[in-house]
Amino acid sequence: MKIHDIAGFPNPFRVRIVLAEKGLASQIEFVNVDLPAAEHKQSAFLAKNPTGTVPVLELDDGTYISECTAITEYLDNLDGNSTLTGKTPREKAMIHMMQKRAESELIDAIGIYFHHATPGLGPQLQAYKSPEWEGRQEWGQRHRDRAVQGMRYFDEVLKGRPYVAGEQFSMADTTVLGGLLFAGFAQIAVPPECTALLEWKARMYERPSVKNPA
Ligand code: GTS
Repeated sequence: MKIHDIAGFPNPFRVRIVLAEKGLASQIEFVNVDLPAAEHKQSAFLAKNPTGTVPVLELDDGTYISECTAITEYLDNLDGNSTLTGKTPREKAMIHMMQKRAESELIDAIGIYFHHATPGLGPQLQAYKSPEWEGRQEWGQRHRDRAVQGMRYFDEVLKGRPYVAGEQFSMADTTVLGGLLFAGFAQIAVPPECTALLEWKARMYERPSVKNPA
């Protein structure tokens, strides 16, 4: 199997945590995609993932799987022991619900802010981010505010349980972790009063898969 991504970046981080959790790192060949050079917007990469984003998992039979959730589902089910995506219908539903909230209210909102209201990854990629649209700054700032609200939401959630979707570490935690990594890139601070979220983050970084992702 191959993963097309760029090490240390937020969405790739989500999948690299999964690889470490599942003990699969040694079975993966990593192929670097040069995001600042907009390699992911060129036809060779778009043939693998038409949405032009990383990570992408390439199976040995030539199948390409994009979206961290889909990649995580695949990797988590390879050994017949789905520790990250739930076992019971209730667990599966909770994990999906919470991870979707983490995408829309945190990591994706930060991505919109970062790529539209800041210089993002530089001029080569900015050319693909609607540079002529005069409303992009305001649109970006609104998504920054949305992300801060998302942090406040997850702080409330984590006041009541040890992990984002319940009693166990799951895919939902990996999505919030990716979101907070992206927040650091984009210089969006977690409000200091969000102590449950900050304590959860510190606890997560004691976890081997988060401290040393694949
Ligand atoms: N929903 C997608 C997923 O789950 O895989 C999001 C993927 C995504 O946005 N990846 C970013 C990307 O490719 C990488 S990172 O910002 O998280 O590091 N961005 C490129 C771009 O041009 O927006």
